[in-house]
Amino acid sequence: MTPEQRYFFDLTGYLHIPNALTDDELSAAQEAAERYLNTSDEELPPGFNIDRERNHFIWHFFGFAFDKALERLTRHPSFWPVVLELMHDRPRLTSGNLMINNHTHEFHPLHSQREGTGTRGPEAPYYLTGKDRIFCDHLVVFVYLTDVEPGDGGLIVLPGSHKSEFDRPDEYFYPGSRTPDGGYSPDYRSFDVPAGVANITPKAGDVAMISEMVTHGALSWKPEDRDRRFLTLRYMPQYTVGSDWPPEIVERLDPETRELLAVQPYKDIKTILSE
Ligand SMILES: O=C(O)CCC(=O)C(=O)O
Ligand SMILES: [Fe+2]
Repeated sequence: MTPEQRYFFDLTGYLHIPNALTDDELSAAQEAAERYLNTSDEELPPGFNIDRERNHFIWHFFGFAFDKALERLTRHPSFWPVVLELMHDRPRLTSGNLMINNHTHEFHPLHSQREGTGTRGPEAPYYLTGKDRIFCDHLVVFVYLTDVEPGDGGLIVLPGSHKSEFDRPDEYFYPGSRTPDGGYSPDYRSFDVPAGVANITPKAGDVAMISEMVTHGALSWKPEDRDRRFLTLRYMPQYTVGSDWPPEIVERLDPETRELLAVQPYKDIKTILSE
């Protein structure tokens, strides 16, 4: 992680790395994603499934494992040093889904792991700094496979909110985007970027990253002739409790990726760190 990246991430809670992938890496990843999208449910390899009914995306579960061109991205050199720094050299991949967002989907209201009840006690997620580095127990990496142009919609963040000390007044941004009981308002649409909000507009081959503690969401997607495609990779420390991966998914993976998925004690340093 460069001093510039560390400064920006600490200040804002997010990072945008332009041109993270080479042209070859990008076209191989795009082609693999396209293949997953075009595979019918009956033809999907065991362990994979697609949820087309969700409010905000078409979810292609375990997309990272669908093809080696996507699996390779889990330790991509453009952002791997950031993963290692934030995970205190004890990384674990906890999910890796391929997401498609199109104009039929809902606005994705602002949320974060820091917001809501019960997330500021000892069970809270953490964002800490010390020893000239950042420690954060939940990093979300978005590898973009399609272009987002300013005005299209897509990822929004409240820069700095990973460290905010006050609760966000409910209707401060995007009033009406949630129902009174905190649910999502199904007919709400917005392309607005009010003061205090940043709309991240990566190009295909860029990487964006957020701490799950930074308040974020997604604007409605405007273009009807293009969608927004990205691989979402979530990293947590290897010593936190993990959920089980389906064996059919794990057995497809390279040994190095299996190690990345593994829950291990704090004292262990994974061999993938010495490559
Ligand atoms: O649509 C987006 O870019 C945001 C997705 C999101 O909130 C998440 O993956 O946690
Ligand atoms: Fe989120």
